[in-house]
Amino acid sequence: MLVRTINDITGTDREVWAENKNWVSRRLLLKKDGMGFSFHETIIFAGTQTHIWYKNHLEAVFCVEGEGEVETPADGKIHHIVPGTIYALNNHDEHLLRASKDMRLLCVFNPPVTGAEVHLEDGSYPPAENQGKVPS
Ligand code: 9YT
Repeated sequence: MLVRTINDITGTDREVWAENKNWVSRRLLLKKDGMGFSFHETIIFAGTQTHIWYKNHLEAVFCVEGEGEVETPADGKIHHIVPGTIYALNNHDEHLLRASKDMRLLCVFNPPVTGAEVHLEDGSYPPAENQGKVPS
């Protein structure tokens, strides 16, 4: 059995910061843990906006703290996010994530991320077989 705490992860290579410092992701379970999904706690900092478009992954996001909104440009909808809200990007939806208060989110990725991913320019993470390579 695997047992870990956020404290075990903080300051290790399982803690990944966005280049622009808009968020930090603590990756409690990764592909190498063999669960078939990855599980992260992500803090989205207040006052930030992040463009995300996971073309190669499905992600579910459950808010446990803070406040914000997610906008889906394809249909122009804006969804308010408060503790107790889950959103699932079941159609690989492009979205803009904004925090009005620091948000603590629990995120599950299928397929699992391997560990070092930061968003590519198009808001995606590369597919598992291309990780670490910049697409041409
Ligand atoms: C909610 C979201 O997608 N935030 C960006 C970071 C991502 N959750 C991650 O890599 O943990």
